[in-house]
Amino acid sequence: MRHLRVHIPLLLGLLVALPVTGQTRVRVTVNDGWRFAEGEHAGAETPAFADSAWRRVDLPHTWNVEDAFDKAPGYRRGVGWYRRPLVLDEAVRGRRLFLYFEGANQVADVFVNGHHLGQHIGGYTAFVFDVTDYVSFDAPNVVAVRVDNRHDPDIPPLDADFTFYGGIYRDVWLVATAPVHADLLDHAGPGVYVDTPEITEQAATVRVRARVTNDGPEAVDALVRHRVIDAEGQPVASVETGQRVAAGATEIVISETTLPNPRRWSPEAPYLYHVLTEVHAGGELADVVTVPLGIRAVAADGGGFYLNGAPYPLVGTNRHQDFPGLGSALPDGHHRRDVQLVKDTGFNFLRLAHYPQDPAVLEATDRLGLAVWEEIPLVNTITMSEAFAENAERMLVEMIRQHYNHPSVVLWGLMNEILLRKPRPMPEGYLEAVHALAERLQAAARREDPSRPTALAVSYHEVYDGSGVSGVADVLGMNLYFGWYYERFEDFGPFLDSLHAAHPERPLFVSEYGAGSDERVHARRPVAFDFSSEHAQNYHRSSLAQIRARPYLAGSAVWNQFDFGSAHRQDTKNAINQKGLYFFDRTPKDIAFYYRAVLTGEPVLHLEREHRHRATRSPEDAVHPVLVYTNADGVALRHGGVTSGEQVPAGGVARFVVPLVPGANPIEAVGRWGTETRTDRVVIDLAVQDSAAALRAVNVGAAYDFVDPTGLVYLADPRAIPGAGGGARRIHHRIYGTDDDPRFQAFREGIDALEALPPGAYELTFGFMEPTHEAAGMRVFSVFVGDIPVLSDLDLAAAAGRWTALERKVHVVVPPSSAPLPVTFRATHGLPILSSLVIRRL
Ligand code: GCB
Ligand code: CA
Repeated sequence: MRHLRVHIPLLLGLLVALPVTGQTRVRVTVNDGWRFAEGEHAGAETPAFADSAWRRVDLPHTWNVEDAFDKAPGYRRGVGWYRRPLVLDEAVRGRRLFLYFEGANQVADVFVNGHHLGQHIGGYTAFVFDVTDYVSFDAPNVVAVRVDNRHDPDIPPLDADFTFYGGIYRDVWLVATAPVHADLLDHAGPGVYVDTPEITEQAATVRVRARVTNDGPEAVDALVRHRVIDAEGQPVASVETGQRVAAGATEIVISETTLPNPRRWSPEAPYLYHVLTEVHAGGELADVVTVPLGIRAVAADGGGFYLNGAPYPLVGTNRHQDFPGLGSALPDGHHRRDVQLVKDTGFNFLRLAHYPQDPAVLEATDRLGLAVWEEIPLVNTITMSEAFAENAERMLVEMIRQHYNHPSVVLWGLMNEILLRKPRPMPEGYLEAVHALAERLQAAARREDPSRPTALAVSYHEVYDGSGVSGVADVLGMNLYFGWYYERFEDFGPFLDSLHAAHPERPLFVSEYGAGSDERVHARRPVAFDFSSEHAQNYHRSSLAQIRARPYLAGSAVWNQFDFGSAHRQDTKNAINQKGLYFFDRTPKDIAFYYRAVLTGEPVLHLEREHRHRATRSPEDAVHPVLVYTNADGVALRHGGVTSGEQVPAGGVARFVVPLVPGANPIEAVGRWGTETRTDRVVIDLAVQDSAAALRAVNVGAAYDFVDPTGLVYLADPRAIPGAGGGARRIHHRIYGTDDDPRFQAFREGIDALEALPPGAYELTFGFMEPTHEAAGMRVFSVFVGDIPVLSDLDLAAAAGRWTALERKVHVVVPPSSAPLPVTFRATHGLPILSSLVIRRL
């Protein structure tokens, strides 16, 4: 048998440095030095198992970093094993030792030295095991964890628009405590829970429930002392309570004290106290725990949301927890940065959709000041089983206990669009079962935390679906996509008004609204689902203005702050939901600056940049709109030595019309706040693609321009304008063999001729994609220049396959004496088809 001796210097250092008596709790990560293997491995839990061939990984880790984004359908949902030696120092002998997992998706079985400590179900909440009785101090211990992210009909989420990355994707900790300690095994909650049942100007009642566990062999007289510590580190209130705790028992010790002149917590002034809890046993300090405390009161009714007794409309956004190259396995710094970016956008609210998130997120929302709606991952559909309902309820209890003390949390979310995907055929009693589950979760949330309202989110079609679900939680969240999935964005506000009029007592919350965009896609006439950045910008400007005009709304939240991974998505970027105000890599989209301009008090001046590469078919048609997102008192634009008149921006935006010149157009915006000015600069490149141009590109069949990675603009096809006919079509499917999906997704089917080519030498690049046929022989066509067949008997299904990009370059010469030669398409089977064309003069 081969022992791998890997020490944990940090842990040893910490423990050795502490005196053996009076030692309090120590927590140290065990993220480094794991071995990992995919799939089942018989005996992998036993210490003797040989894992040296396994890959070495550090946590946080997921095995779906790559396959959740490639174009092969699906991603690996299966088993992964993690193993790690754990060498314990003499200094921790006699102490209680725990392994604390912040999260593993989605079922984790934890073993120490071959002993099965237990199983945790659910991918988004923390769990902990007491390992004391299974570890050795004389030899290295072996921790083994089997993680499984397979679909399980009894575990939410069953189906959702995000990727269920597998793995131990959050921190793992080793915790060492004295035998008498605050309970760690209370659904992985902190064991100390603080309430403020009464708050006045003069005083706040601070009530603390501490769970004290005695893991020692004899009963002890425990003393629990709580101190309220202010933000400056000064104790401002304290209380002590004695309690006898029998051996092996856990007692709940309730203490109450008064905090004089409490300072309130709010997003604007997130004043944070802490409660420092000491547990003494037999006169000695045994354990110390610290939890956050914010003094604030929250409520919601038909008039909206209230913070500390005053109306307080929540204006915010949603967040998913993944990042390019990391999947869900984000180090804490990424979580903190995301929260900072939400705060910087000007929001006061964040919905953690669709699951409980990392402790680093909640710490940051407390500290930076964001009100939070946190929810369990109960999305789209349910299984009518008791196990499913139990798992959902346990997730809710875990979330509430684990995050109970965070003042930033103001709403507990029960479910999201739970009737979006009804099973077909719908089993008898399905709607009743969903309703009963909602009621069961509502009751559990009430029982666990009567101080916070609950919420649930429904889709547009669920608002009035008669199931009763939308009436269960205290706050009705609605995910509304007027001007994206349905209706027009102008109909958004009137819909809310009619709902409010019909239910004036209901707290209403727009829990999602959003539109997808792609910085490579631009439209002069933007429409829903073209993914142009112009449509998304129009959508957001209209939607936010309508929300802000309706103070009866308890709140609103953009879907989403960041583009995020959703493996099944086939928009214009594979496996990405593109509705972020920021791109997946956290680069802000232009529209993020609209929010900043409108919501922050900071001076904001931002020239739009996503549309830097533009083109025109005729130099006469070079007058282009250029937007500036700003909250300046006035803004002017400089271009080509000319300064425009000053505009007063309306609602965060100023729109200039600029006569661009061919080539580079340096543009400068000058914003003025009183007498102070700021500038922003951008260079817009204008390519003229008239018939004499050396390079022209057409996004055949598309109503939008596409900019490729080299900056070449494939101009929209004039014949793709709705109503123009000519077989222009667009599919919403991923395109294999390219990243330029929007260039291939649109096409003209039944194309017969392109414009004629005057004398000259050309390189023509044809971009093709077969949208329909799997089988060869269904669509066969040739391309001619004049009489010359340049591409013969092209069969896209045979040459490339369905939904696959195929490009062919051809060189042709039209002789000097010749009349212009037409480019024609002739089919022997089916209809000729074309997605894009580049004409380069040689
Ligand atoms: C929703 C869902 C969310 C989706 C979003 C979308 O209503 O709640 O999970 O990602 O719509 O983009 O379709
Ligand atoms: Ca973490």
